[in-house]
Amino acid sequence: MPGWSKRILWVDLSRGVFREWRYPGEMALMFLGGRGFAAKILWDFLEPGVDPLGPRNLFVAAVGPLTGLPGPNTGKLVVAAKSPLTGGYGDGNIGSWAAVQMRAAGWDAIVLEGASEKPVVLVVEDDRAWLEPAEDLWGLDAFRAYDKLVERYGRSAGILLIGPAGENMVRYATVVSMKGRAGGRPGMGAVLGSKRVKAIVVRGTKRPELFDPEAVMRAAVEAIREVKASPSFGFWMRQGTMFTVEWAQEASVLPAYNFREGVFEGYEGLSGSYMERIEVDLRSCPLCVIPCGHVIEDVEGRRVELDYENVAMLGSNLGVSRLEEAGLLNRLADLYGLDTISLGGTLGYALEAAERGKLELDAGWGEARKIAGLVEDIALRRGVGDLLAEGSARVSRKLGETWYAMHVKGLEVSAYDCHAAPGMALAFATSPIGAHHKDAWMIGWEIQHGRTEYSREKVRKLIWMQRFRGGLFEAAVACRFPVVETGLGLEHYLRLLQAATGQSLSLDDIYTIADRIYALIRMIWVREHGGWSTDMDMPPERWFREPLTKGPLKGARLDPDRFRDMLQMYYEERGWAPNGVPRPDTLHRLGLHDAANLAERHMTTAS
Ligand code: PTT
Repeated sequence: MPGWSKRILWVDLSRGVFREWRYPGEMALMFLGGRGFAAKILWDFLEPGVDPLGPRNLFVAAVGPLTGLPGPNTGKLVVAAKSPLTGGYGDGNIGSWAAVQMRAAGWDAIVLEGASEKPVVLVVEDDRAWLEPAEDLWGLDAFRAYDKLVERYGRSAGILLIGPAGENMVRYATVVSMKGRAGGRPGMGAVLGSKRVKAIVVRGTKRPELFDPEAVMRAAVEAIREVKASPSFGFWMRQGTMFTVEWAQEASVLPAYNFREGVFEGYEGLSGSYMERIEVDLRSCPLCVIPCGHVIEDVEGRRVELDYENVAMLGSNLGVSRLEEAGLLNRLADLYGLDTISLGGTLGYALEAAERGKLELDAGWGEARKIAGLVEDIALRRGVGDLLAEGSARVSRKLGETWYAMHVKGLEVSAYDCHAAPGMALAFATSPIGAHHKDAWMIGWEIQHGRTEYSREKVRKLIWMQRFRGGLFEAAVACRFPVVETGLGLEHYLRLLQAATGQSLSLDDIYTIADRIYALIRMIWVREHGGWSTDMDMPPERWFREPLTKGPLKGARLDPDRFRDMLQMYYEERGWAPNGVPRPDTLHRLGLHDAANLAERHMTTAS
């Protein structure tokens, strides 16, 4: 079956045993790869109820049939595990040469089980894999460790690694790559740290077996040509995701002061227009034709790659109004290997709790230098940092004030205030990993089509986004930016998939695969939690309880009854029961027969 290597490398770190698993072809057709493979592997092989930071958790890195193809933007892979932050399914999508090298080495996924006694690097070279001691790298920040790994294994090596935050099992530590790429928001870096794996290094020399290599090249060239001809290409190249700062301010969705407000008085100093004036470089993931990594020098004169999420969560959300200062916090997050969104969410909660007299903290809103000290304390689990390393949900429970902790299922919300955006709030509430925007950026559509509705039309739009963003791009594994930022047609990806695998998949086929993956991920959550309730799919209480006090939407807040009605519409459209558990008939229709048995036990009509 061309398009897949049909091989998964399985590493038992406790025993130092390596195994090749030739998985059945049916798995490729049902789940494609990436997130699909991760969900299938975790469903089949993860023992329910294990400690996510214990040796029985599984860490998965998976590519898909689009990964590494000539373009556009295919240098990506998915990292996944049971999340130490949420206790449910967690994953992230990271740009890395490791993605390209995994394809060239002939592995569709690498699975780690157990834990090494001492720090190690996992080295994979074509068919061979082994562990090397990494005591000399343990404790190094992600940039210094990356340089040493490049020195040791060469420039062409694909490298995934962790920083000190991963080593110290901060619950929102990410996997890092290429000094400025990070992925696995719900603590995938902490899982690697718990296994004492400092890095995974991959080198391959093979060409992936493709159904029709010439057709792949033709489809890639055509798609790249269309991206570059897009009217939005020029502006995107100038600002990337940073244009969103000004857009969000205008739309009253820019998070300010722990999502109290949707406008920020100092937004101009954080904006894409300002960034353009001080930019010093532009970086990208491998095989990318629309780079998004705009680089500036931070307040200490060091280079840092910016993105809207990072700047909003570590800027306006903390009352910081200078890009160079937000850049400092962003760089520290990259060095230590912390997720910027959860870091900004947890720090925002902490600053507000301190203001309310619930927590002693030597930092206040906008005090970037002092906040930088807290970032270091978190990564090294020093003093109050040890508490904040647990994430906003746990901290808020400990302090007994949960209503302004901005998370869903334990994962902090990305940088879109939802006081006046029920559709985006539903996107956060139903994202398969906790509050993340990656599966459905509803906010843009909602602002254009009406913000006050809690309608079925909105629900259907949301599910459509989850199908192509969370399904196609996370399972076939390529960057979604060519589509969502420059308007590239989805048919290009069907053509690429056909040419690579020989499988003629329609968009409906892809959407069915996406629904299958979504349902299976939901069943992993249900299994871990021993059931489900609609409360697990509710956005943070603040958006219902406390209206905006500033900006053109002053007074806006979400309506809890209408939101719950819309959540029920979401379940209905997905074929899930009123308590949010997929119905057995839905699971059977998707071919998930063993999951249907579990659903029988947890499906109730009451919520
Ligand atoms: C992603 C999340 C995002 S989403 C951002 S900025 W973004 C933050 N970036 C971080 C960072 O940087 N450093 C850090 N220490 N933590 C960070 N946490 C945050 O992580 C990224 C791009 C971006 S930039 C986005 S939207 C798109 N995301 C894609 C996706 O999720 N899937 C997909 N198929 N294609 C995507 N293309 C775009 O890739 P997570 P990256 Mg990231 C420095 O990982 O866990 O998914 O969270 O991956 O390689 O840096 O690429 O405005």
